[in-house]
Amino acid sequence: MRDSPPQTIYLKDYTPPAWLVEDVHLTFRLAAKTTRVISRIRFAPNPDRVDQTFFLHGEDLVLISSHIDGVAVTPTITEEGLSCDVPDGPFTWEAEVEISPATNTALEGLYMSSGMYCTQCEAEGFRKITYYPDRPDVMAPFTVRIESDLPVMLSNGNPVAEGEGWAEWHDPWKKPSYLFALVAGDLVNHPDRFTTMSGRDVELNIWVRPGDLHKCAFGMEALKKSMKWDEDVYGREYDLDIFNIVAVDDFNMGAMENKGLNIFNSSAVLASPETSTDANFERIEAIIAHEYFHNWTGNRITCRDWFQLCLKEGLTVYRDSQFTSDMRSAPVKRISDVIDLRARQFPEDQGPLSHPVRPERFQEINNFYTATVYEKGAEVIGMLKRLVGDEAYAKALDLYFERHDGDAATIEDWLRVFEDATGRDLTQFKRWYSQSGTPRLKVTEDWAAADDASRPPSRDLADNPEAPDQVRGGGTPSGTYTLTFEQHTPEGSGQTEKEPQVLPIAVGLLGPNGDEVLATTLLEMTQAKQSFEFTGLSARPIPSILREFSAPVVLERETSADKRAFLLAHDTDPFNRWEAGRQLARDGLIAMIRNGSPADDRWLEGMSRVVRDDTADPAFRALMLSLPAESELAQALHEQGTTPDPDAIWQARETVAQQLAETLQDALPRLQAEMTVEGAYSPDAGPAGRRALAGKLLGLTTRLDGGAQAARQYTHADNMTLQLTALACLIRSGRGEDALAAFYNRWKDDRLVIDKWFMLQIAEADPARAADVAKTLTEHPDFDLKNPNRFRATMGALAMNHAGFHRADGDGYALLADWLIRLDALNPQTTARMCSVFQAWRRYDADRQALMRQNLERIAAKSDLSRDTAEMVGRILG
Ligand code: 0A1
Ligand code: ZN
Repeated sequence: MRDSPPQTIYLKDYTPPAWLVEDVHLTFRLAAKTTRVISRIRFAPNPDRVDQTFFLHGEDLVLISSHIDGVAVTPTITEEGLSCDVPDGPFTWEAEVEISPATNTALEGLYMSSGMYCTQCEAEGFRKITYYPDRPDVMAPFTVRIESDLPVMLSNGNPVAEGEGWAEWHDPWKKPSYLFALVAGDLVNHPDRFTTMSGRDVELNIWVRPGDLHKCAFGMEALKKSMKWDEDVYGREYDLDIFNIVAVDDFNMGAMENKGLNIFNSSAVLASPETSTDANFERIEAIIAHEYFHNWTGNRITCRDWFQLCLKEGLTVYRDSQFTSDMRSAPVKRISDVIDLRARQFPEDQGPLSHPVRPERFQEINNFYTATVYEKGAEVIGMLKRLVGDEAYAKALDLYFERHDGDAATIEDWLRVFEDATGRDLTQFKRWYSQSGTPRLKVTEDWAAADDASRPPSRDLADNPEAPDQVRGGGTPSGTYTLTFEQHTPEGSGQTEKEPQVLPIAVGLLGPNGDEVLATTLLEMTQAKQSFEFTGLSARPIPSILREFSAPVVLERETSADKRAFLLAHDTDPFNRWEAGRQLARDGLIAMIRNGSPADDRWLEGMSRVVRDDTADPAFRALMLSLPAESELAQALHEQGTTPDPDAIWQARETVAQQLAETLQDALPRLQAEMTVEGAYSPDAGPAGRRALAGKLLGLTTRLDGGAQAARQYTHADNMTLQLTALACLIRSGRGEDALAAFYNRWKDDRLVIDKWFMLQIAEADPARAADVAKTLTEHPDFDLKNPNRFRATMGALAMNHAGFHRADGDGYALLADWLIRLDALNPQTTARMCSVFQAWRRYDADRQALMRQNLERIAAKSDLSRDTAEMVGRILG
């Protein structure tokens, strides 16, 4: 643990490295507690340097020896690295260090997982392997020799030589140290091949522990699809002779894009119909694509410094979402992404952890792998594409790859490419990268009928000194409809004055009979307040605003439930159809929570229609039937000035779900029969969508039959999707005990399935019992604090059970805090990430606030608290 106080690092302080690396040679002599790492690094002065300091990062290393040009040197060592007097010109640095992978529970650097050696170097893990300028703007070709008695030894690039007890790999592509990887173990592979668009033959492998070989086929197909898609859509070809993926059981994140050697959390690559759900398959396909796409957006073009993280992450998330839209259903993907954005990014951006897409300061960079950098970063790219158009986007991306291949680039470089390719000035657009917070977009309407067209401008227009933008030329008849938007971003993350941002607002207009009178049109809002006029209309239209969720804003619109129901019935934009239903549901639930209003009939009628509409994709219908999450309702209540009561929110959702079940009662058996999927299991979007809808319907049926049908489904299920859906229903109906015991016995040797077993019983528990169930499970022999998946399956599930976590006696908070305190000593990164479940603490009543504060302070007071957790708790407490 460090003694010095944590330092804050600022974007504005960036200076280029004094020394560049021309070439790296590493030898690893692997031993569980005494691995030796021998480095030979060729340094040369950076012509752009502003100082001459020679500093190498290094943490938790035992330096055995060090030489410069063959002469032994004695560097000055601190807890962060070493410095040393060096020659004026190029020189060779050699060092030998000792590290202990077996005791590395932080899972950063070189560590062991299920007997296998593996690495995780992003963001700053390489400094735990050897002394090195561990910053992304220092790029070099690496040669790696691994010595061990293990059968499989892998590193980046291509294999160049091997012998008894050793293997050597060479990566010809310059890369920063965060993309370094090494794996060694008793592994087996699922092999395949891919021929690139220029005809090069590439060897592909997924490496796993021997018992997991039957879970690789789907991941391999996803990899080949990703490789082909990147060629077809972005013209990007793979650039080594071999591409390896390795599945690792203990991993802090989903996966890592190390050059030529992607390392995956086993949950993000291993799948089989018996053990994985449809959602697992879809997630795996997306993560494999994401990591593969990083080869160009991240590896060939990397980030100059960690403040530019969104340069690779925003773009790569955007690319993987395009891929999923192409492989599956684009509207379903868009709706799912927006649900996720609102659940994870909006609370972050509207609370104490708010930060710009490109942060300007940090203490621990690991704390900035956030929904804002990733998902809002991707939204920003989606807006840019929408503003410049598809063709210009393609041209700009070609220019980006041409101009910056081999670079460590910045957001300025990225935007300049778009400016040069399109001639646009993106100065204002750049605010999306520098201003934090979710913009709020208020909209008002005005209608002047044809015979009324000469009347003076409406009040809204009179307020606006700018002439309204004309969207559509007049014809006859010529009623004029005006939409006036006002944008405002609340202060946050130290930023008080927020300037107007460029908002692409996709709008369509519907006539009173439901026909579309204006197809989707893009309005480009640049001012704080701006009006757009639509002429040539025979009747007052009903607007469909922010189609496809064209900008990540909160739309504030006073509108009637009738208009929402109208859009739910008629909107041609699937996203806005879903949104109309969602808003009806949300408004109804809020009215019920605030003043006991009954469920909204218009929503119930709308759902009846949607669920029966067999022209609509079942996956879309399943999304339609989902109620807003409890946390979303808590946020909405808070925004409307009501302190959320978690028990009342839970109760209202239960009441509404019950009414929905009763409303659909007669249709349920037929619909369920229609959604039955015959034949062999396939994870494709079609059958998965039918199972998703069938799962929703089973949830409703369970409310009526007490779980009889779920019990039958559980017994006969031949795939994990059906089995788990049934188990969830049984738990919710209070009949889960036998099935849970049977499930455990059947799957006790499969870690990933047992994660589901842990998670489901807590997430689906009655809120009054969730904390107790979680506590009991922490005493189960299979609860393993050192395994991040198991920890998240337990403590993450507790946080997901909103009313359970927020139980008034504070037991949920205390249990989580107890375990975070224990975990921090072992794994700071996962601890710090999980602290964010407390981020919305100020939303709740005074008693709950006090309890959450007490627990946060208890974490903060722990001696030797990690820099990761200290920073997170400090920011949350404010
Ligand atoms: N770059 C990876 C995710 C990743 C990020 C950080 C990590 O450790 C701090 C590990 C993995 C991705 O975007 O997939
Ligand atoms: Zn990524």
